[in-house]
Amino acid sequence: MQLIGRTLSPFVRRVAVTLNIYGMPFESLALSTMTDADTIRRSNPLGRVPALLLDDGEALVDSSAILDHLDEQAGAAALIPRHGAERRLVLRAVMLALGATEKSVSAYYEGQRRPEGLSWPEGLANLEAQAQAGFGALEAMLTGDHLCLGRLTQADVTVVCGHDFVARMMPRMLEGRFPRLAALSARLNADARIGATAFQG
Ligand SMILES: N[C@@H](CCC(=O)N[C@@H](CS)C(=O)NCC(=O)O)C(=O)O
Repeated sequence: MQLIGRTLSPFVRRVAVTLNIYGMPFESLALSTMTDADTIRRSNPLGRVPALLLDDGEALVDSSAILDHLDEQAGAAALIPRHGAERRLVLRAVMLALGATEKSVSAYYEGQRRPEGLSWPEGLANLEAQAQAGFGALEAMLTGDHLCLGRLTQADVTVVCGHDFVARMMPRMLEGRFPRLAALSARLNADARIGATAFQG
């Protein structure tokens, strides 16, 4: 398998972490959406990362759809339970983490990538507030070592990937607001399957 995209992207990273946790070997193709868009579009017409190329050449796109496939392969070891109340609980936390991450990425583009003089401060403030509300809800949920079910789930993986992206790119958004999430990040990153996926660049 080949994972397309740099782990600077929290969406790429959650796939890389999950592959590592499931013990599924893969090759990382660290392509950038800024400089390698034509190559990325061969696997994902949207020009987005991540994409996962399976060994038979099939290209999966979007981190959640990729994880859905990996969970199917992982069976009982899947990081999202298959059925019922436990599945709903974990999915709610995953979606809060994913939503907070999406809003953070949008805030990054709004705040740091717009041409000079074309910024929209109210829009940026709204995106940051949405991201912080999502991280805040997860911070409140985190009363033990993990977000859900007393064990590692996709909710922990996704929130740590989102948290670490913000800590690297927009630390002002965190500024000590989410100490439990910061501690969760430190714990998970101490595990080489997770820590080794942190973007080096
Ligand atoms: N919903 C998608 C979001 C992926 C995404 O937004 N990736 C960003 C990198 S962080 C990207 O490819 N941006 C380039 C673009 O959308 O043009 C997923 O979960 O995979």
